[in-house]
Amino acid sequence: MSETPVKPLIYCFSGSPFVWRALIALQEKGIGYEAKWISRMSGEHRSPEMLALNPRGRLPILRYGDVTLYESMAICLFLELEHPEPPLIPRSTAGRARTLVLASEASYLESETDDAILFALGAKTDDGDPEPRKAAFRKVHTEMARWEIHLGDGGDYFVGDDLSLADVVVFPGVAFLVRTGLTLSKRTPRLAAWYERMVERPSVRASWPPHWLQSEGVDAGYDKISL
Ligand SMILES: N[C@@H](CCC(=O)N[C@@H](CS)C(=O)NCC(=O)O)C(=O)O
Repeated sequence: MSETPVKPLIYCFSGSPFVWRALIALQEKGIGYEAKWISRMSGEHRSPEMLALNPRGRLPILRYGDVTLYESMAICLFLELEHPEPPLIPRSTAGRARTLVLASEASYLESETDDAILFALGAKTDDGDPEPRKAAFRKVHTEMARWEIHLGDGGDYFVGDDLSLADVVVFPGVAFLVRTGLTLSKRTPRLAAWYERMVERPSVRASWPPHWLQSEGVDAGYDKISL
């Protein structure tokens, strides 16, 4: 572990779940940082300067002293190693095992909801056949049901009563679905209560996507789908 360099710099898109994870981790660790918000439309993230930082042209990118990191999970794990307090990975063997498994499983949350989000944002359309949209929306409900089960009967968070990396990486993806019209309380009450708990955290409030504060989300109609 080294000293925190003068203000790490993080490049962000507003509303990116991957960016948001890293911001929540920075906030939870109490690390002062500077955020550089980039408009996706500007294409700046694909400029030669940015491609030199991340050849895939994706955000987040974190500049931390002499090192540059990309990939949200790598950034979160790096922050945990550099700043172990407060821990986002529990000290107990069982707790850290569960945290790492669930944090990795969050990648399915992305792949299983990708299509639905494209429909929700209008990037995909029905073209006369409603079935692909319905199938995509059903996948959202199936995925949410999995996370409802993961919450189990006890504990405020995915791993007991304390926030962990699992909550940090899962939350932004769920928030994206809520922003596009998913009502968690209809089918997943434990997930709904967890979501409200997360929304109340200062780290989440402080990192809320700036453009979400200024505009309403959409209602894609997830809740109208019969399962
Ligand atoms: N696996 C990467 C994914 C990052 C990613 O896909 N970021 C999106 C924003 S949500 C991006 O930068 N896309 C580039 C683009 O839209 O051109 C991570 O976890 O950081």
